[in-house]
Order: sequence, then C-alpha cells, then structure tokens
Amino acid sequence: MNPGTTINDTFFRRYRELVRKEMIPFQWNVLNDAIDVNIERERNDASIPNEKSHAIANFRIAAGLEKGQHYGWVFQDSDVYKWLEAVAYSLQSTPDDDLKALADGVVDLIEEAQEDDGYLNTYFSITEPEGKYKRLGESHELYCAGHFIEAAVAYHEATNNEKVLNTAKKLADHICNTFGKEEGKICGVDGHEEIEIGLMRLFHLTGEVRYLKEAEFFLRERGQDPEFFDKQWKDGGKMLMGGLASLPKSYFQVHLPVEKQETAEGHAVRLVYMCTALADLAATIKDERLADACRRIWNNIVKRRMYITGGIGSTVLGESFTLDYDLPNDTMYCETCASIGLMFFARQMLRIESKGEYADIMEKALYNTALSGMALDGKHFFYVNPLEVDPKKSKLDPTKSHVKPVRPQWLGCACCPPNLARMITSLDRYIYTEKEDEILVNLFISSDAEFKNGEVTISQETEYPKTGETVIKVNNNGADLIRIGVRLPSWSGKNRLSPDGREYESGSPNGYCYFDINKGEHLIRLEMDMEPKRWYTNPKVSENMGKVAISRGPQVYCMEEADNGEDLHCLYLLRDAKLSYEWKEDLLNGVGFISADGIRYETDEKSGLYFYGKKAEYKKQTIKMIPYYAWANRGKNEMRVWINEKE
Ligand code: FUB
Ligand code: ZN
Repeated sequence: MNPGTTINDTFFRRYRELVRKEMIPFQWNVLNDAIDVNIERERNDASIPNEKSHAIANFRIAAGLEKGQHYGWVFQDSDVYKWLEAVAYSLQSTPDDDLKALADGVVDLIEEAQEDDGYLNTYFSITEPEGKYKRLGESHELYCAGHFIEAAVAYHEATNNEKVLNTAKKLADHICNTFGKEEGKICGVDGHEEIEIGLMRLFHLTGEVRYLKEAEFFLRERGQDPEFFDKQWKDGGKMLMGGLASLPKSYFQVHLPVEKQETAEGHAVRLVYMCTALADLAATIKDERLADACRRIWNNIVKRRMYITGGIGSTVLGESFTLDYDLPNDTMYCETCASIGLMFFARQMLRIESKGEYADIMEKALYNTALSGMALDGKHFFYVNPLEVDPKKSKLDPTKSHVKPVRPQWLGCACCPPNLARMITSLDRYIYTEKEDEILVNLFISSDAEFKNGEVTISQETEYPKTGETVIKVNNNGADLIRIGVRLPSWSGKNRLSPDGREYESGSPNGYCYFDINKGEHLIRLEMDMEPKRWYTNPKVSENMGKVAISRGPQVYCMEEADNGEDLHCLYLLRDAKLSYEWKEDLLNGVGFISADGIRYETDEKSGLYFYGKKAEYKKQTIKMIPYYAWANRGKNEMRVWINEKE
C-alpha cells in the first residue's frame, strides 16, 4: 500500500476540494450543533433521533467539561472519529494549520473523555457506566473503538500527533486485556464489525503483534457461540436498539464461524467490514483458508447479490442482503457505507492476489453508488441509493419511506456522510497496490506516486472518465527490474496498450497486463473502449426482465424525469438505437450525456384502470441519460437505471 501518492485529477480534484472546503467544515458545524440543518430520519421510524447531532457535546459531557445528557445513537461517537480520519487524510494532501489546530483540539477532547483504564465510549460513560460491554450485540462499543483507532492511525501518520496514538493504544490495550479466550476475559465479539479493521491498522503502524492477535481473535471467535448476544441480552439491562434482538444471527454474521460462511449474509455494512479485516489478516499472515473464505463471500456478492451500480443490500429490513438474484430496484437499500465498505474489501483482496476483478468492482462502487451518496454541492447526502425512484411512492408508500428522492442535508443516523469524506480524502491509497515483486495500477486517476523508497515513480495523466486514455510514466531509478501491472477493465471490450511506442491489443487472464520495467523512463499508454454499452441481467433476476442498463466507461447511466418527463416506466429504448454521446460542460458540473431513439407508451385517461382489446399506442421519444452519480441534483424527480427495451 502506498500513501505517497498525490492526486491532481480533474474529476476527483473537484470532489476532494469539495470535501476539504465544504464537507469537512459543514460536518464540523453539524457535529457541534452550530448550524441549523434539516436532519431527516432515514425512514419513517419515530425512534430515530433527529433533533441534532450533539456528537461533540457528548464528548464534552463525558470529559466532565459540561453538564448534560448523551444524545443520539449509541454509536454517535463514530461520526466524530470518521470526521477526524477525513481531516487526517486531507491534511496529508493539503496542510492547513487552522484545521490541524481544530483537529488537535478534538484529539485533546477525546483523550479527556477516555476513562483511566482506557475505556472510551461517551454513551456508556455518561448514561450507563454499569452497562459497559454487557450488550455487545447492540452497544457498538467496539465498533466505535475501531473507528477511533482508524482515525488515530491516520491522524498520527498525517501529523505525528503522539497523543492520538497513545490514546488509541491505551484503548486497544484495554480491549486486549478485556476480550479474549483466556480465563477472566470476555469471550465474545461486537455486533458490528469494525474493531478488527482498527486493530489491523494499529498493528501495521506499530508492528505490535498483540493488536494483530486481538483482531484475529475477534474474527475467529465470530460465530463460535451464536447465542452469545442472547445470553448477554438476558441479563444486560435495557435495550436501546430493541429490534436488534429479534434479527437472525446472520444479521451480525454470527450464524457460522467465518471460515464456514459461504454467502454474504445479514447487514451489508457489517459484512463488508468483516471481510475487509479478514482479507487484511489473510494477506498479512498468508492464511489460505481465510483467503478462501474471503473469495467465497466476494464471489457470492459480485456474482449474485450486487447491483450494477456496485450497490449492496437488497432490503431495508436489517439493511441487509437477502438471497441470490434478489435485486429489487425500488425497495433496495444500497447504503452508501456498504459500497464504500465494498471498496475497502476489494482493496484488501488485491493484497491477497492480483486480480483485476477486485479493482473493477472497486471502481464500479466508487464511480456509481459511493459518489451518488453526495450531492454536487457537497452538503446533501444519500444514505440509500436506489436504482428506481418515484417521489410520490417514496412519500406515500410506507415500504419506500427509506427511498429518498433528494439528498437530505443530514441524517438521523449519520454514518454515510463522514464515511464518504474519509474515502474521498484517502482515494490516493486505492490507485496502486504495491507488492514485493510488482506494482498494480488499479485506478485511472491523474496523480504522482512514489514507490520503493522513492526509487520508482509513477505518474498518470488522464481526463478519465471523460476520455478513455491514460498515459502512465514510470521512472525506475533503482537497480532492480520492476513489474508493473496495468488493469484492463472488464467493461472495456478492447484495450489498446502502447509501451514505448509499440501498439498492440491485449488481454490478460488476471485482468492486468504486465510490463517489465528496467532502469530509466518508460511510457505506457492505455486506451480503453469508451463506447456506451448496453447491459442485460441474468434472467434469474426477475426485476430486470426485458430491461437494459446503459454505461459508458466505469459509469452507469440513468434516466431522470428532468430530461424525459414523468412516468419513466412508460419509456422504451429501441433495441437497435444508436447511443449518442456528448459532453455537456454546463450540465451538472460537466457530465457525459447519452441520448437514443425510444418510444413512450400511452393510453388516454378514459381507458380506466384495466382494459382489454385495445392496442397500445407508442409515440417516438428521445431517451436521455446522465451518469447515475449525478442524479437528484435538479430537485425531486423520477429516476430509473433499468430501462424497458423494445425491438
Ligand atoms: O450501526 C452503525 C451504522 O449505522 C451502520 O454501519 C450503518 O449501516 C447504520 O446502520
Ligand atoms: Zn452509512
């Protein structure tokens, strides 16, 4: 992995600047209850807190700096930690003394809220000290700890702040001393995976093996005692998230030990966080059985349970996976965090093995569902990313209350916005995978990177995804030959590569085309096939029968009411229609726009609800499409990814 990469890309520079200039300050104000924002519940459920964030105040109260009650979810602390992590990456790429001073203050506050034995969680410290670790199925104590540790590692890497690292180590040591198989320790796991990711990162930073061992304990203990949460719930005191107790064991991925889990089950974010840590562990200790478990779950996700947009989680109930090929477009969940988690998982899988498929999916999740999580203004956010929306149904159909037609300013459960902020600010870490014997070029983002202690530099110049060409300049100043693998995206039928002026078509079994680079400067030019494409679905997916989805490059396209009028379900794309592409600089901050011949099905009002014996009437209509990530930036309107198709 290579943190020494500077992004100077047209497409992502805008996003990264948006996060730095808009999102981080905006989120800071929200966390401090310092601005008036409209906080929406993520679905019609009166128990969801939506008055304010109160997240910083919770820390101040826990630290004894002010009086008051804890407010918000039991995992409200994680909003602050994810904000701090995003700030860390932002400072790494763009130093900012004022922001650093603010974040240093947050580190001080967190340290003050930490208890003497290392325990850290504002809800339990303030409201229920006697309940600590007694209801791990719902408490999110280790989930929050994992997020703090991740933030601390990132902040220490960016700023050398010692306090943040010491606070994280004190917390991690407290966890190592409290949880484990040894006599007197709690032999159980958290209902929401995340501590495992944090501990692995702390191990990578410090080299201290006890953190790796503790992560391994949590991963291997998962599913060994499926009744663990129930036993705790029986005598653990009042439930805060009562509904959780009635969910199946698979919701928490405790139905089976991880090595026996064959399919992606339960809460989608939890599952991909579990897999991220599992893949990290498998790659780090080179454990093939754990790697196989990761491969099985990966395959199940991407071959049977993932939307074409890289979204995962087919139902709002438990924000969960359901079953193979069950991919409804208008009731799904597709949480922003889940696609970000899928990117985390893919990044770790690339450490296990060099397969282009992992980077293909990472790219798909990034350019579609993850980016869709944020409005173009950087101040409004989706939790749920549907593939089909009718605002009238979202308003009045109770089964669709979670499917918002426009991004709210903030959400009662605010997990997604700060997750997006930390992913976008750390995007430089996804472009390449550095291994002992090779460097993989995963993503096509203009950037300058250093590897092998500066002996090797790689710079990419590209306007991707506007155009499909990237020029990769490799400078090998060391003595050894290095191998560079350039991904050949699976969506691109033809990839033309020209190393040192020689041009040839290329295919490769593992999805990368390799070049042996000796001392000196080398140019690799990759040209991808950016013709818009029609995609069809396996017929086992009942929802997509007779429908087509359009993509160009890594981006999936969609129709919006703003361009096509209402009742998008009445539109058909003609099967042989040419897909015409044009760049529109003044639409939606600059987007590719696809149009094609289509027809609209119409009947007159008098036909009534049902009718027979009457021929359908079709009128010509041009179908217009924009990239999915940019939808819902022109007010409330219908949207559709899967479009009816007709001969
Ligand atoms: O449980 C904490 C976070 O809230 C999860 O990661 C999200 O999916 C949401 O349920
Ligand atoms: Zn989320």
